[in-house]
Amino acid sequence: MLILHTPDSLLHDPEKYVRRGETVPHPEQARRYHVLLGAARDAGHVPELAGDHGLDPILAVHTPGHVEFFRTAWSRRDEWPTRSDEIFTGHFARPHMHRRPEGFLGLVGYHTADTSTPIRAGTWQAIYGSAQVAISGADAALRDRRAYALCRPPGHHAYADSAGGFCFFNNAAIAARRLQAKTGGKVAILDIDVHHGNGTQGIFYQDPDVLTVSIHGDPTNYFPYYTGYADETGEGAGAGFNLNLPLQHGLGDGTFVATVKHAVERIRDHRPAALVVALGLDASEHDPIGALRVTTAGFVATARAIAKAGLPTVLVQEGGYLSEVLPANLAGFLDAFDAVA
Ligand code: Q9C
Ligand code: ZN
Repeated sequence: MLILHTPDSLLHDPEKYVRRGETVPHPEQARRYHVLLGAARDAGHVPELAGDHGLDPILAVHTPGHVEFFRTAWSRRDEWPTRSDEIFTGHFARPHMHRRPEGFLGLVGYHTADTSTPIRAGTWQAIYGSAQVAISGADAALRDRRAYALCRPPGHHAYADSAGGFCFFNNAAIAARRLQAKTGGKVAILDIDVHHGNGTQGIFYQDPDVLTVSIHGDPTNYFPYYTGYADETGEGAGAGFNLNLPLQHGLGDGTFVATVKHAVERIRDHRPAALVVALGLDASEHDPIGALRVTTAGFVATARAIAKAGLPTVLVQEGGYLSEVLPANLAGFLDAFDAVA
């Protein structure tokens, strides 16, 4: 299948973030782009540079303020008190004190949810490019039935007006809106990243036309902590159109694949015109920040189960961090997905 990508992904290479009270090297490294692209290409899939579809498809998901903040943030760095390669804050807007401030220091904490989305010189170009990859991937999926969007930075923790969890723009949500606009039909998003797709859930929480399903490690003591529980089912018109399937930490292939099959059944019931898979590979047993024990064979079985839904599908890369098995997990998933129908 086609691999949509952009080397602009390399322009955001974050250095560090605060994880569980400790400053640690950032796992969402630019090198992931080379590793994932190499794995997909070596497996026989065909790289193609993403096109430029402009800001409108991003603005179909994100607030104008969120987009404008990241577009201009690096050029406002003289408003920041110190000089460094990355801007990030420890002050975050809480839901009960929402006012979008004018000052740059306050805006950083208004548009980010944690320390893991630093702003660097190349951040805008990388996140704009990553969104374009998702849009091009959606278009390719409608032409060719399937496509792999090698998005980096990832997207599923980004809300309409907030970055977080290594994510700035919600690439999967942007792809879903694109598919909805082009097909005129309903859409589903299946998120198999080990972390709950909180941003995606938030964006579509009141929307009955975009079914959101997320399979992830139990968030009780795990990122993103405040969402991802089974009782979050959507609200208003969207009631019944969000499904969270949290799994106990340490579970492996058997439960994971059975849960994927259950998710696919719910998606079939929705009768979507197209599917977005938020393809995190961090449920791997070897992932450095994972919580589950999925093997390469488990990702192969997962891909088969999803492909059997028979829907035009864009696979949008989310998490999945450097380990010996990351390339094999991606190649196994893509090959198995391509092999079905
Ligand atoms: N205890 C993705 O996989 N780690 N994002 C927070 C704090 C953030 C992962 C740890 C993990 C975000 C796209
Ligand atoms: Zn993740």
